[in-house]
Amino acid sequence: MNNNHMTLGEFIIDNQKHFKYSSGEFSRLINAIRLAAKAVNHEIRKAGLVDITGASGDINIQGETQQKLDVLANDLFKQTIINREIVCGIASEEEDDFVIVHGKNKANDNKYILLMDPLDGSSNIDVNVSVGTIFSIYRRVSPEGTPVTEEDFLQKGNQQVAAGYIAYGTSTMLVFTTGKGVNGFTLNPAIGTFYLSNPNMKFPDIGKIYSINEGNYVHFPKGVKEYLKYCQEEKENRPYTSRYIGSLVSDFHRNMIKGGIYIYPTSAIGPKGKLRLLYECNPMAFIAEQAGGKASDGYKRILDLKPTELHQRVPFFCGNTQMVEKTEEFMSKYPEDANY
Ligand code: AHM
Ligand code: MG
Repeated sequence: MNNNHMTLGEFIIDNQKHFKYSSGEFSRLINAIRLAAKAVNHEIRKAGLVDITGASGDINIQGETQQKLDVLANDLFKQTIINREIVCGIASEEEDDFVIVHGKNKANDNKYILLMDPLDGSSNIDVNVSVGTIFSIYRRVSPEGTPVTEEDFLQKGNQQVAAGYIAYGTSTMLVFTTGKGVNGFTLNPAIGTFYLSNPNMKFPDIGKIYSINEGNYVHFPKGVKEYLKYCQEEKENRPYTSRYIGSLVSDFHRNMIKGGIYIYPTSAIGPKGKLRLLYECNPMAFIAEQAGGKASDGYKRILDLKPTELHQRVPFFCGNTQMVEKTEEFMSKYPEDANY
């Protein structure tokens, strides 16, 4: 079929046979994510029209005020997935603990678990700037038919079977990988269908964009400070361009298309960084690698880190391979900063 006309639904069916665990369960899971994405998209698109923006008042486990749409997006994804009985557990950035999904008769024979950041960058909602959803899928390690355990969620990122994001930008895109490259689908809102718009996405060989909250410069580790000076130097193809939306999904998406690096380092005010390993860094790292890029904590591959807790934070350097390697070169001069 001509890629220009392929829908996400057709793509899923077409690719099911290439997927190593092709039971159909996984395809149903991606279908449910597609459905929830459309529902969240609908809510986001009317955020400016109705009075549902602003803080809901609840404080999440990281001590941050939740926005109403965070709560809504979390509920929509959770309910859509739970109703379809296709996973045995869900962990979300917006939930204190993981959710055990019981199937009929309390037993749950489903193999997959879902981890998600239902609405990332949600502080951007009030100012009409892009936000995103990030998701990550693993096979459980505990026996089927028993309730999921924390160990199911604390797997290394290199065990992911799929990961993706939805970018609610000027258009809505669903981008995902099952370990066979990265494909991007754009929603036609008139008919509610995602079309394959960006097949086999790859970082360009040369990247020239760096994305970091430079306002925190004084708090950054020495290696990051030196890398930033390197980016700003007038030499070879530098200085680079600085672009920072403050929405990981959007910053990552732009950098993957145009070539760049996203950095959220440790700092004096956030000694472990800000982003969460399980809901943000691992899925983005999987997508980055599948698109020919790289993701690191400044010293080690993100996907090889062994998670110790659900809401763990790590420093994150992700994007164009050459650029990430350059940051690692600078960071390696300060090995003491590897112990965050
Ligand atoms: P969130 O999960 O609370 O929305 O935080 C994650 C977001 C990322 O999308 C973004 O890149 C980063 O936080 C921005 O942080 P800062 O405002 O510190 O630059
Ligand atoms: Mg987030």
